[in-house]
Amino acid sequence: MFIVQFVYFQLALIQTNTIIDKLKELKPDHDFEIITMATTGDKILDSALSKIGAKDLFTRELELALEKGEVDFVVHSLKDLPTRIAENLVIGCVYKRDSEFDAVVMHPKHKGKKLADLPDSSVIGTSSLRRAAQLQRKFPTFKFESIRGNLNTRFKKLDDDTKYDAIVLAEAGLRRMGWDDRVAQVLDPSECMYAVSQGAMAVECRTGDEKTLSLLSAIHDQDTAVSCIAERAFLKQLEGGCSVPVCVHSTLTDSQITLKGGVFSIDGTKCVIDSITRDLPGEPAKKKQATNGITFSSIVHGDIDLSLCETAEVVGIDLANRLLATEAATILKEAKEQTAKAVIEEQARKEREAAQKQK
Ligand code: DPM
Repeated sequence: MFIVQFVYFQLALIQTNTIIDKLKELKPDHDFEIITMATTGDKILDSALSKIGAKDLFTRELELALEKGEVDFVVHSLKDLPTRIAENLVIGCVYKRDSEFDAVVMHPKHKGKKLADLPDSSVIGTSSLRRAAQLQRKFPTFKFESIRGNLNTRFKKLDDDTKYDAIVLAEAGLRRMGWDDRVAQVLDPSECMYAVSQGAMAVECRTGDEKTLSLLSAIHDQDTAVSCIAERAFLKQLEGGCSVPVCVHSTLTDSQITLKGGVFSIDGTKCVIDSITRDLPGEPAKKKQATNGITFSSIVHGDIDLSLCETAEVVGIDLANRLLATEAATILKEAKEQTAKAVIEEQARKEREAAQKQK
């Protein structure tokens, strides 16, 4: 059994080890070998492309290794996996979600403070349009500046420069990296709703690879999968991708699912937020159903009752359709156009710089 992983992105290796440790615990007779590789996404972390095309750039080369049979599965952050993946690949399991919330890391000079304690004109580092848009709305005097690179690089940029007063990252990633002591504040969804599938790890494998799928089903977490199916269906129906400020907040009880979703303009001045609550189908049949190729935004249902997955998916689609019937459709369209324009401009600037250097 082989697994492949980014060599550059330390977080990815930590995540892979978490999954392997759990699988080894449950299936002690299995052997695993981890193969690491740097992807184009890792190599060009500093480019604007990491904003718009990140999802594909980070995952495509790993998927090629899967398709060629060089590895049997790949561990990802589910939020980095596009809502549409190649047909010959599936998300074989979604692992129990860690914190889905965003967290603030302060410059050492602001130790002990929260965002609300920072002075006007404070500079907040984030390359997430979603975080910038929502927080700009809450804190209109702050400036939001992009900060790139992997998590280590961002910490260095925060601590060694005076440019940023704080940065915002996923709490899950921070804690996995062991930076618990730097979490200054965890943002409540009333302040900043999270990204689709944030905090959940997922394992991708080949469609129909029953041996791997059966292994992965042991760590497929029902509540996480159901929430993420609703969230991903929402994003897929919106055709959101990672280039627009789309955010969610989902809650699951024994009998109901609630999905709240929002679409923001890039500058945060416009937003539409709505939510849907639906009853979950009662007393799910525990027996395993035939897989016969059904997936939910590429997530297999595995041992999870099919009707639960279907309900979650419909919630996501219905919420998206409801938003698309409002001003959200225009906000989304404008946000996509603005991001595309920004990427083209940055590429042109880079080309000009490269040409200057050659002279
Ligand atoms: C996606 C976004 C970011 C990552 C966009 C967003 C953050 C980009 C940035 C889709 N993927 O959240 O609005 O700040 O420049 C990423 C992180 C994790 C997975 C790091 C982070 C760790 C948490 C997890 C990058 N992907 O969000 O701080 O496993 O969910």
